Amino acid sequence: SHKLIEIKEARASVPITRLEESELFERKCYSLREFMLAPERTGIIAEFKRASPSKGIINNKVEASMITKQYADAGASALSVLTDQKFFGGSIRDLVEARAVNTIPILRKEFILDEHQIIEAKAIGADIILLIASILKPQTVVKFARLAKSIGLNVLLEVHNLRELEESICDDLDAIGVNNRNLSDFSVSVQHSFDLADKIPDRFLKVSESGISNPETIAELKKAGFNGFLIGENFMKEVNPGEAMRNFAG
Ligand code: IGP
Repeated sequence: SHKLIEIKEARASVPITRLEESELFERKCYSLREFMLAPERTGIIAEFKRASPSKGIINNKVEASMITKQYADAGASALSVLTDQKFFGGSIRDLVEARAVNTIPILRKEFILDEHQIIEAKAIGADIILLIASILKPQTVVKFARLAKSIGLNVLLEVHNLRELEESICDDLDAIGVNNRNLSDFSVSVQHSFDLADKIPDRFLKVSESGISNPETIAELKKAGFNGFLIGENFMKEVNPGEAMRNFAG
């Protein structure tokens, strides 16, 4: 079984019919493709991450609304907000706050294990969901991606190696992310992205995730064909993450 995941019980606390009646559920999602390929933006998916299993508390003195707004102003193509409480200290409230002040796509960063979480993602104002190949059966990825697309969400599939990519790739995806961090031992190497760059079909946006800490790496990843760069810790470890992103993006 997986180190990070204890199977979360399907949360029936808020019935799906109620979620679908929420105001945010009705809104049209921002297109990840449009924002990621916009020439005036950076391709960076800037993450609001208070803590992590490998680092413990990274930054608990900041507000989601303020930081994510600064990320957007500094040219982020999209925002990522952790809603997992147990491992990352995040919350649905953080995402709702980010939604209230931003007009760019927001990724609900969560271990999605059931359909309720997908409906909920839309209802709390997310535009993108993450499906992690290492914790889902390939047929579950297909099923969840189809559900997400049917309610207008963008789908980012996360893989760590060629086997996961080949097993879980399917039609209803917008982007494929290569997680440079191994989720079972937390080792990080951007080489994973370079190795998989050409294996990802060009019809998908290509995203490199985790462990990116300098602009030169982004330049190399762009040459290798990547459109998106998911960065959390490098910004969040600073007292002022928004300013860190501004300096990074130049
Ligand atoms: C960001 P980093 O090293 O820049 O903080 O990484 C992001 O890629 C990472 O938080 C992440 C993640 C995940 C977290 C990637 N995939 C899945 C939780 C679950």
